Amino acid sequence: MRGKGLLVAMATIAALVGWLAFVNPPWVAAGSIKLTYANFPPASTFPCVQMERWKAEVEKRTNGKVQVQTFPGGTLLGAKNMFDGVKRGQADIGNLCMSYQPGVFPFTTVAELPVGFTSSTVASLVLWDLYEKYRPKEFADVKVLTMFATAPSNIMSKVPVRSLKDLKGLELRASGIASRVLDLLGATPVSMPMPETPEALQKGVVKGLLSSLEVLKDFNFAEYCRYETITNFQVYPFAVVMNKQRWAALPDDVKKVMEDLRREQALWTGQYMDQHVKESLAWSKEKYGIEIIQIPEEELKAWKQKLTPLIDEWKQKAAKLGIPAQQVLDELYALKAKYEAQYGK
Ligand code: 3IO
Repeated sequence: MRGKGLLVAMATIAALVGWLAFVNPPWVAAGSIKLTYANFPPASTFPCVQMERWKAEVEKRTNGKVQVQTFPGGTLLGAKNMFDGVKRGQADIGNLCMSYQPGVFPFTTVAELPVGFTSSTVASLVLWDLYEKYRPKEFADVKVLTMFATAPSNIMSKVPVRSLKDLKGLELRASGIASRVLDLLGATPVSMPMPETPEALQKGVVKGLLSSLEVLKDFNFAEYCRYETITNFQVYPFAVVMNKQRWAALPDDVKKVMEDLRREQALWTGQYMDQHVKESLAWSKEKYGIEIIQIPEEELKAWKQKLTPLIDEWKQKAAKLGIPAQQVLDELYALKAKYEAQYGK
């Protein structure tokens, strides 16, 4: 009798455990999947703000089954070894900026060209749609969880830049196509990832930088760079990538949550960035009395004319790699027009 009772009890427990595992209620499965997410800049900056938002959404939408441990500030992987590190599995997920490894991302470089994006929202959605449509080889070894781009780049400098003469030989920090932009305008680009910029500015190695304006606040660059010349040049493209084996091992319901978040996260990040640029400018005016320099429209047009060779250069390089370059560019302009109509310029 006692033996049978034990058997029934054990069978009941086994059935209960099996049922709980099957219905997957939050209290059973909490934290059963742990993922690491590496990021290269400090926690207060936009790439990390979007990382924390993604983490919160994934944890919420999987009822806590997935737990994401974030590593801002290059504590797990840095700006230049992010892609390789994720591929090797040193982190499960990583956020990278394509501009830091010229030549490694020949397709998505298209988003960096001087095509006249005026917002991060539009640039991010265009970049995402192009990635989805063409599935470029450069990301074949990873699972792409989202992409986004910064707001357009402007010159932030210790000395006023009101003309091309002021720009001549001026050492400015940039990366990727942004460095080529500076080159073509007669400045002296100094290429380095964003996290190295504070020290370069402090030591005077550079006199300013070409990037999106939210960094005035987030890195306190407004303290050094009291002059901001509005140029609305290129944007910097980013990708959040996941180790392919780790992705393959995820259960379907978790995969679905992450797939549903890909475009949504691009849009969220774009809108956060555009809003934050405004806050950063207001803050910088209030705290440091920065000067905003507007270049007369005709003159700025002439500056931008000098940048068109970058587009032809990309077309040639891309075509050699089998990328339908003209088609991709046409698609980019069409998507840009569509999203500008939807979200504003
Ligand atoms: C960027 C990179 C890290 C943190 C904040 C940032 N804002 C704009 C960028 C773009 C970029 O990578 C760069 O190098 O200008």
